[in-house]
Parts: sequence; structure tokens; C-alpha cells
Amino acid sequence: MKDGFRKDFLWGGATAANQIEGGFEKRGKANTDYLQFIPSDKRRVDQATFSQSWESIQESIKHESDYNFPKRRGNDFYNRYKEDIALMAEMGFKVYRMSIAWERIYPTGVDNEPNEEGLKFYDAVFDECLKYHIEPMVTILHYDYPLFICEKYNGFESKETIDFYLKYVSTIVNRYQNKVKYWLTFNEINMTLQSISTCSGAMPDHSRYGYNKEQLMFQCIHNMLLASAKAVKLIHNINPNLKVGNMIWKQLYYPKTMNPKETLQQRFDMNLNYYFFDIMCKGVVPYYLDRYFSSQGIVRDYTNADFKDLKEGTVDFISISWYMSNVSEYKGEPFKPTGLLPDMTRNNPYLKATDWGWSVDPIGLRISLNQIYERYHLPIFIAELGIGLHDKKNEDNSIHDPGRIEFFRENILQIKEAILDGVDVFGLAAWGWIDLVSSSTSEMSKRYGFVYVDADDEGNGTYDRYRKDSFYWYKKVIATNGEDLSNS
Ligand code: BGP
Repeated sequence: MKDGFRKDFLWGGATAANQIEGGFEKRGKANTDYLQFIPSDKRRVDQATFSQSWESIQESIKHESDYNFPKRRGNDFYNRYKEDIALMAEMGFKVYRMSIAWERIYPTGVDNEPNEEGLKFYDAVFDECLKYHIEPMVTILHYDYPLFICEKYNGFESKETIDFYLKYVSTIVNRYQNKVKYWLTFNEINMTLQSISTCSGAMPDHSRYGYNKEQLMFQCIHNMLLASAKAVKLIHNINPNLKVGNMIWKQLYYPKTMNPKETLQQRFDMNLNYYFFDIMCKGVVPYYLDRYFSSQGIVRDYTNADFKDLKEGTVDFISISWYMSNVSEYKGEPFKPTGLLPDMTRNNPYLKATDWGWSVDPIGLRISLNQIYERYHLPIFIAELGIGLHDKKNEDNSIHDPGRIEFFRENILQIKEAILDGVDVFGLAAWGWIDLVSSSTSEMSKRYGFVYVDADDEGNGTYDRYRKDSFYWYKKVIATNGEDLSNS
């Protein structure tokens, strides 16, 4: 029986290029550069504002100078990466999960030659990590697409995008294979179910083949799953020592009541989550969504060669993000997906929620880790776990964030329980280890970090970094390999 965290457990943190880098003028334009910040009094508290259409992008282009585009600024990592990596080292990080901006390597996504200046930037970042013995783990694509790929090919609606993506993969893996051992093909590949544009780069109103939302969604999903399998094969061909993982938004659904019909809906929702795991981990395309696909007129156009690629391109390890659980409510058949993000009309009375309505469910994490391990027997990396809070910096520059410490304490306890249950968890990257621009709402004020960044939603502030109380707490957790989780 395991007795706790393995000795080489990878403690660390995670970020994404489009939420931290800035350095906007040094790279190609991305879809995320056109996501406008919508102030909190102009939207519902639980409302995500990250979905785009081709029309909204055109509108943003027209208002280039009067709209507020926080993802162009990030938290200024591009200029401060040395200071930030030193802070990670001070906390004792063993791993830093980060993403590469495709448009920094290939500004339009289809250029003949990569941008050497962009390649050098990541060389410098990896060298800095390695200097402190921090293992970089790279997400190849985390929501930012070269705008040209969206404009010309409508993201992953087109098969051509698979080839452009693979060219980009080949460039970065050949370049960094001696610096980066762990690679993730797509961030939260199943987030396409929630927002097609964010995750797959396809704009619903810009479809090349006529508009059917469900068809477009699954066409993108199927092209991305295929691209991922081909990328796994490609990376292993370049260097068999490299480890490739998937990254899936792990969702756990509870039936709303004991009515068996709600359990039917819950099974459907869980299967929508497993669909991605099954294809990426086992290389088999499951049968259980076929009935849903035919009820929605969704066609899956895999050829025999594609099935072979899926079979041969399975991942070496699983990675997940964990933010919340959800509640399945029966509303008749054919079933409709419940969705991934919260809907406050379906609150779980047994759980607390954040100011943004995201339920907090550490036991749900333990259940999920067990479910995945039972099903796939692959090592698991928790690629994102975190809580958005309204933190305040005091006059003496202290930031007291007991809520974050409590959140991590409870979740790490449950990760340990899962390990004692027998699950092989080999690392944890705290999401937004430093404050960054929110993915779903483009706010700076939804803070995740152990490190505070002095910047507001409008981009005012010094962008200087300050250690929060949780910084010292996480440092202690790492130093004791998860043994000392006390609040002090
Ligand atoms: C995940 C994304 C991250 C991150 C996180 C928190 O879905 O992979 O990019 O942002 O969610 O979400 P948010 O920033 O919207 O609070």
C-alpha cells in the first residue's frame, strides 16, 4: 500500500501564454487578442465572456483603440520571466506547466519559417527553469490561435489546420527536446463543448461548410482528437524518451435527485467527459455517443487511416484540470449536454461556491482521480487546481488569503487520500500560481496566485509582484512533501 506522496512528486504551478505573456507587439495576432473585457456590472456573476464569433472579432478590430483587451497585456511575464521563475524557485517548485504561443513561433500559423526571436524567448524561459532544477511541462496549444488560422480555415473546423498544427509541433519539439520532457497536446480539449471558439479556434458564424452548431462542435473535436494522436506519434518519433499527455477538464456530475431519470442524464454527461479520455488513452472510439450523434445529425468523418492513428497515438500519462463538480438534471430525451461551467440555477446544496459560482468540491477530486485510474491505469498529473478570489493588498504590502490556503489544504488532503486509495498521482500544478488574466472573463481581479500582481482590470498598476500568505504556506507544503498542511 502507498503511504503518501511519492518522493519525486512534481509540486509546482501552471499558467498559459495568452494569460501572462504580454509582449504582444513581438508576435502574430491571436483570437484571444480580440477578447474584450466586460466589467462585472455588465454581466451575470457566473457568466463566462470568452466565446467569440467572427462578427465580434470584426467589431473588436473596428474598436482597436477604444476597447480594453487584457490578453494583450497578460501579467507582463514576457519582461519579468526571470523574476517570476526566481519566485517559483523560492517556493521550491519542481515543475512549471506553461504554454507556448503558436503565433509567437508562426505569426500567421502558415508561415514557411518560424520566428527565431519567438523561439529564443522560450529557450531563455526553459534555461531559466532548468537553472533552478524546475522541470518545464509544455502545453502546445492553450486557447490562443493565430488569427489567420481562424480567418482562413476557421480553426479546427478544417482538416488543413491539423497539418499546420503538426508543423508547429514538429518545430518546437525538435528545438526543445533536450530541455522539455513533458508535453501536453491541447489544453482542456473538451472545453470545445462549452466554447467552440475558445478551444478550437472556430467561430460559429464563420463556418466554411454551413452552420449546424452541434456538427461544427464535434467536427472540431474530432479533428483535434486526430491532431492530438498524430502529435503523440510525431513527438515519440522525434524522441522516444519524451512523455506526452492529454489535458482534459475533468467533470464530475451528480444526479440532481434520486429519480432514476436523473441518473440517466448523469450517465450521459459523464460519458461526454469519458469520450475524450477513452479516445486519447485507449485509442478506441466509443459507441455510447452514437445515438446522440445521430439524433443531432452529427457526422464523424474518420477514415480507416484516422482510426489507425487514434489507436497508435495514445498518451503516456493523463492530465486533468479540476475546478468544480456539476449537477445533472433530467430534461427529457434525446439528452442535451449539461455543460462544464456552472449554472447557478443548479447549485449543489452540499457544496460551497466561489464568488463566481464555481463549486468547491475536494472530495469530488478524490472521486474523480479514482474513477480515472480505475478506468485507464495511467499515471495522473493534476495540471490545474486553483481558486479565484478577490484578494486585497494592504498598505504594508501583505496579502492575507486564508481562503486559498484552506482550499489547497482540503484539496491536497483529498489528493493524498486518493493516493492512499491506490491512485498513481505524480504531480500537481497549482493554477495561476501567480495572478493572471482570467480565461473566462478576462479579469485581473479574479485572482488565483500565491503571488499578487499589482495590476487592475484596466491595466493600471506597476505590475510588481508581492508574496501572499499562501506563498509561504505552499512553500512549506513542498518542503515537507505534502506532510505539513497545517494552516500556520
Ligand atoms: C481553465 C483554463 C485556464 C484557467 C482556468 C481558470 O479552464 O485552462 O486557462 O483560466 O480555467 O479559469 P478562469 O480564468 O476563467 O477563472
